[in-house]
Amino acid sequence: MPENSTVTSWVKEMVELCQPDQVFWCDGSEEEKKTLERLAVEKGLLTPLNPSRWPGCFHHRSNPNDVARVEQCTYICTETEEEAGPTNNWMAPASAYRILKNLARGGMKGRTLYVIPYLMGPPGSPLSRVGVELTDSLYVVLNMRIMTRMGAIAWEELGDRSDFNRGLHCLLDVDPARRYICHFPQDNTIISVGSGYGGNVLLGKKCLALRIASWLGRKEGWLAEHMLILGVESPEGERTFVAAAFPSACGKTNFAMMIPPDRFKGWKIWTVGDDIAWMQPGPDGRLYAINPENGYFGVAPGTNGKSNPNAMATIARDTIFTNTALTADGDVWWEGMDGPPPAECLDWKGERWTPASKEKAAHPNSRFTAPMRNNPMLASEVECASGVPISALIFGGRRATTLPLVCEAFNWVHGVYLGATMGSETTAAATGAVGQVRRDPMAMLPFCGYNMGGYFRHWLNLRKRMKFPPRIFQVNWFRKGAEGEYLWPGFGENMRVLRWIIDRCHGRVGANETPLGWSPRPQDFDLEGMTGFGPAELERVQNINIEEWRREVISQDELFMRIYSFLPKEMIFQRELLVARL
Ligand code: GTP
Ligand code: SPV
Ligand code: MN
Repeated sequence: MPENSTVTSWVKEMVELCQPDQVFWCDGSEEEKKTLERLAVEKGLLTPLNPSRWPGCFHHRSNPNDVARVEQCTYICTETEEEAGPTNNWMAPASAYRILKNLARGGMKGRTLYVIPYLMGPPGSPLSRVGVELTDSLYVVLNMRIMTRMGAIAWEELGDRSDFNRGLHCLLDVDPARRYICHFPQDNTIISVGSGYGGNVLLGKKCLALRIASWLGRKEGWLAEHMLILGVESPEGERTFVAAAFPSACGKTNFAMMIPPDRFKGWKIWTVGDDIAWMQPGPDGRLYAINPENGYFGVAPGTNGKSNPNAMATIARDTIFTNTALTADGDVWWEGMDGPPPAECLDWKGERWTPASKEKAAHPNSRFTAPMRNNPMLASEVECASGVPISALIFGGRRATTLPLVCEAFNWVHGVYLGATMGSETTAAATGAVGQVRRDPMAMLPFCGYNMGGYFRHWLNLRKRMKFPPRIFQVNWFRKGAEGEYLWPGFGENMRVLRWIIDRCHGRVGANETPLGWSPRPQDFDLEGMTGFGPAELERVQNINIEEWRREVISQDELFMRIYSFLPKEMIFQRELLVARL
């Protein structure tokens, strides 16, 4: 128990509300981990995997009604609806507290309340933040232990300050009708009830590190973004860092862990983070980023030794698999894993599955929770309190048409416009229809803790505080041809796009001016060693179809109309310039 009286009195208040039988203060130790794992196995929450194939690994099944983030149950509770803005669900704090307290009252009877102290970010960083999550889910405790720096280290960082994030999570009866994920930015508080899954309940992640942090960032002059951070090392040893925002299940983890193809002998990609970046201008006028997390909560399907070998190495031990398939001999499986499917296994719901089954064995949003220290290519800078200097910001979406493979913004304001107008096909990472294009500005639509118009303004304002702002790029790995085939091989081959991007940052390579921005000419882009992909294919994946772009601009307007009264005029001017160029 910490000596911090703000912590102890808040915990006492929450214990009186939830009425658990027991309170357990987590210390984050190895010994505690073992005890809690044993307990979780006894309770049937976790199944140990075969220790020779998967040392220290477990399998978990969530409630089948609870397999992804639920945006319709997610609220920003600010005093006025305007502060939350038209793209967020809003509730007045007083009514939200009333509803939630009624649900939580006595909600932990017969259960244990775990107190999880956690630190987001490297110790000693001015950007790092402390949170305390109270939960009655042992699964949450064991996942938070991987995803954050959990335990005594958080109390040490907090000292006697009171500016920690207060998080309360109650499983209740995991009923979608009583599921709420509510954020109170003014109180630095999160209350989540009725879910046990991922982004809804690992409160350090989307709730604190994005929704609450974006609100704090606006107030204090920094950015909390849904971005991976990676370092590119050239054969000469030059290190260049970039951050990239792609919507959920659109390739951040894969890009952050990419292994360059043979052609790029001597080049290395180092992972700093795979999902979230906290960034602020440094004293030298550059933008610096830290990864607030300590682990990866990654999409399992499609992960294999060819698409993402570093992820396979990372998850080989001390990993929790959620909603994958499970075999009788303690092995896990998912669609797109190496090798043939098992002749027989239990699917994500625990039902018998064979390759003849029509349903998928693993849920499309099945995930692994793995410590970042397992990543063979973890950047040493991940512990650096001042963060890494960012040379390029990249915005990407999942678009079968219209968007080229890569282009570079003309300037900062144009780059903000590219981010603000991003569209992407929806994925299984959130409940609802999959494959529909929606606007997802900066990949932050579900995660921005305040008014989206104010958020664009914050991005524009930040420019004035950077002497050397990162260049801004747009990418799309997912463009398809007439037969539905991907026009770009993706994964490791994305190194070729990254190479052009960093060469642009260092002023080493040319480009062509197009209506959308600067675009690589064939002579600017390394195609060597690619089979079946030459200048003609590059041309195809870079092609700008004016008819498609007229429709695109109209579709972009839908979001702009929704937030019109808050939209910075710079965005309207950029739209006019784009139309004129087209
Ligand atoms: P969240 O954890 O939800 O934020 O997702 P993410 O952005 O980290 O996405 P992730 O890297 O896990 O990839 C999601 C899906 O996209 C996986 O099924 C990948 O196999 C697939 N994917 C990733 N990169 C590429 C690519 O370059 N090309 C293609 N075609 N698919 C990709
Ligand atoms: C995402 O949906 O962007 C994720 C998974 O990274 S979750 O933690 O569930 O939000
Ligand atoms: Mn994510």
